[in-house]
Amino acid sequence: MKRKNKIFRKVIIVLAVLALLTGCAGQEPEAEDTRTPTDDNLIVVGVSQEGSESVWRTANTRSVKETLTKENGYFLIFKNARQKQENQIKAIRSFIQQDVDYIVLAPVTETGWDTVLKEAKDADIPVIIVDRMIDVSDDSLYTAWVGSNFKMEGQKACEWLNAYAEAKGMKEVNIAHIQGTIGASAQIGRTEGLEEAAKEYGWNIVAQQTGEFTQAKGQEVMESMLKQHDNINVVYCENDNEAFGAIDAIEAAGKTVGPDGDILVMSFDTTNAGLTDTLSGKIICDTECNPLHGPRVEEIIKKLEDGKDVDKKAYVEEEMFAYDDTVKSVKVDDKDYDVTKITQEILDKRAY
Ligand code: GYE
Repeated sequence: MKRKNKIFRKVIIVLAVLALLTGCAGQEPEAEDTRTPTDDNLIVVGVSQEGSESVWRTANTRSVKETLTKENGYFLIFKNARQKQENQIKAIRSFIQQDVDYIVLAPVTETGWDTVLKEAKDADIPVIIVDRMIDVSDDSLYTAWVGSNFKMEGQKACEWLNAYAEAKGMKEVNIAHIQGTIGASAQIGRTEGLEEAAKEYGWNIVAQQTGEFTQAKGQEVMESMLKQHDNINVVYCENDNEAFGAIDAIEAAGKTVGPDGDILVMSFDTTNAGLTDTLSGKIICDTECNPLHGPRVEEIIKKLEDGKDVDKKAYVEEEMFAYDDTVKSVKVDDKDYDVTKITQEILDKRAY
């Protein structure tokens, strides 16, 4: 694809300088202002990241920033939307105005993208969606998506719980369900997985509320759930940060977590911090969600640059980790998935 090296490059510099002058209080550094004439060969990529709410998200941002570097041939314009769709829409519009070569969108929720993506399409800018999915009436509004199978993650986690509960002879499974950001694919899929399993296995979901994928909200929600229900013996958190908050709330309420404790805490993401808690049993089972999308995005861009076809949708392979080996594998849709007992050695080698 031919580089678009016209007036907009000056616009980028002006915007970057303006951003610096206005301070951007508390924000991550965005576009750099150090372009030189040799930069004209760089591929300009506008990335709209939905937020910075979790350890997973930080790893995801790092992966994108470490991949789309000048050394690798990219000029990255990175915008953090602080979990607000309106900020993402603004960012996309500014990318269109700057006539970037590619737009990468990590969307906060699935719906609400039709209008702005139509604008990108009309401007002939390919849009690559990462992580969460979008729900648009016309699939040609994006070029490719890469991310996780969130429903499958939920199903794997629930199959683990079912096998574990049976092995331990748990008479009742009373679940506090702390959901992710409502309307995000990661929430929708993980929630569906749990709700279907609860029906099938006769579990009680005693409380269900969003923790917005953050530690603070996870803690707050868990505190109130503990006040209202004294029979909770499982907490299904839709990410590691919520699990950290839930664990704090449980311990502050004088209860214990872990294999021999009052409550089993389940989680998703398998960040280093999450797996550290899995090693101690505070998180009993952590289902992987891989955030390292930078190289995946680059592969898509390279193919497009070479005029090659790209997969419309690509799912990432993911693992599962548990405190012990009570459950060695789980089956979903007739396929077996290994459950790995976490060790310090595994933890030391983790990239995120
Ligand atoms: O699980 C959570 C993050 O969309 C998969 O978003 C992502 C989720 C991830 O905030 O930690």
